[in-house]
Amino acid sequence: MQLHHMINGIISSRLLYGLIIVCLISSCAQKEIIPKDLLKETLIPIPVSMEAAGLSFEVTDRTVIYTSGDYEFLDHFIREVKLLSGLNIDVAPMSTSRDDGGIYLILKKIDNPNDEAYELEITPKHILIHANTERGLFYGIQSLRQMMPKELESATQISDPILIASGKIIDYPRFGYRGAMLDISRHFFGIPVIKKYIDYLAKYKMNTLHLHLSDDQGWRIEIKSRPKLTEVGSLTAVGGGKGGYLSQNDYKEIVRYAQSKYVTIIPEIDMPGHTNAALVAYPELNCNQKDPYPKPYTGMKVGFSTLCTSNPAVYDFLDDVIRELASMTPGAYIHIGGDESHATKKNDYIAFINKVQAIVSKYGKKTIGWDDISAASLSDDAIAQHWSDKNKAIAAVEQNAKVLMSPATRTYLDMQYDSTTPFGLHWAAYIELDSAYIWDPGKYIDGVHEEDIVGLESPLWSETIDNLDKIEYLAFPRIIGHAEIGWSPQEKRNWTEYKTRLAKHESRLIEMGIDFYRSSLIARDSISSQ
Ligand code: TNX
Repeated sequence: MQLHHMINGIISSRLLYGLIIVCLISSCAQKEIIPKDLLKETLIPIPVSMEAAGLSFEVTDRTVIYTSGDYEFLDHFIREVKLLSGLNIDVAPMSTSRDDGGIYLILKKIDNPNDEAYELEITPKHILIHANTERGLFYGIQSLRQMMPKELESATQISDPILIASGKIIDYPRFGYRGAMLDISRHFFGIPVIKKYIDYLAKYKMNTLHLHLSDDQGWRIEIKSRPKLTEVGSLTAVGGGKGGYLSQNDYKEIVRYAQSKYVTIIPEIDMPGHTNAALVAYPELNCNQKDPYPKPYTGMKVGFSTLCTSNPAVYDFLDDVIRELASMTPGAYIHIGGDESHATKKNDYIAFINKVQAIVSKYGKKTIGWDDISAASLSDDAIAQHWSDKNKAIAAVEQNAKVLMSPATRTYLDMQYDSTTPFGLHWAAYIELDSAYIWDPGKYIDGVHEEDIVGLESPLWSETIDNLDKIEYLAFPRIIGHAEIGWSPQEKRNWTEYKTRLAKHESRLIEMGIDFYRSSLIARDSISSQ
């Protein structure tokens, strides 16, 4: 009996040692690889190409991100994943052998030379993100982020392993300008809201935020040489709201934050119309005999105010404003508005825009204006933002300027979805999700071709909205459809496919805490929660 036990003991401990050795060699501590289908991911914008390999990479406590750069966005990403998942992933300097499994961020020349392009290759052992630039790596990370469990968006503890489907993504944008506009004049929104909006834009690979900084109802940016603009001009908002403004430090903080997410800020000072708030602050810029001292305006009418285009003091004023604005704006463009100047005579308007364009270029910047500015002599590097009249966009192209597409009937986020939407306007259209999505910027206007177009922008005017929830409700999900129009190839976009993808992606918006519009066009019932 005892001998029998001894032999049994020897055999079992040998077996144990043997097993340990085999484990060390074959690293059997690793769990089996779980299959996952990359093509089931609901990425928005949809990538140029995706090839599934059927397996998966598991992100664990031991996952290391290898990088040769010190990227702010990476710190942010890691902090977020750590915080949200509780996993202790770490960063290490690039390991050249790549024997170690992990996530690699690699700057190198990839097939597509575009500086926003990236490639994402996922195997059970590696996630390789390749890009020509840091910006491309950033977009690779955004795609990876959308392939992680949606629960990570809300820090909900998940017990399932974090699996990334294996395969290869090749991706690059259709247009270089993929933007949004936020009107902080009709109602004021400060740093926290603007930063949140920037976060959202960056997640969907949008790269420009146009801030509408002045209008009849309020002036929202500190100009040190013209202090009354904010002391007086910032106090009002639509409907008697409380007003407010960005100090220069606030603005610089926003610019810097945006840069960390590869978003360029384009500041707009609307002129010569939409200037009542400036005229209240500096009545001498007005030459309306009937109303020499304009009163603060909190209504919603447009087209009644104008700077006095024949008064040289107006150009000194604009020189001050544009100089200060340009000096805190690293982006190439200053937006000069130029829309709906119904109180300005046509010839005065043309001379005015020509002069202001010269001031913008004097301070090293290029001009963007609403497409009304195509009545003036546009320089080749100017951009006309198309919003209403197709002929104005055509007139810009005929002058060799470029066009930014923001047709009000498709991209205006302040338009109601339908007649029951609790806020928003409908002068241009009701814009349901299909109408916002099903159009091709390159074919929208006869005579304005793909190569004439810098991209598209979704403006959100704020006459009827005064908080982040309302911003989110009007912007989402239309804005992510626009993000896809700007990024993805036209032939990849298909409404029927998009609306199923969006139905699944909605659960991610919920986790992100976005108060989006639940369109009846989206069939949610068929979606098993994934
Ligand atoms: C037109 S679009 C405007 C804005 C209003 C908007 C409301 C454009 C260039 N001007 O002043 O806020 O409609 O939808």
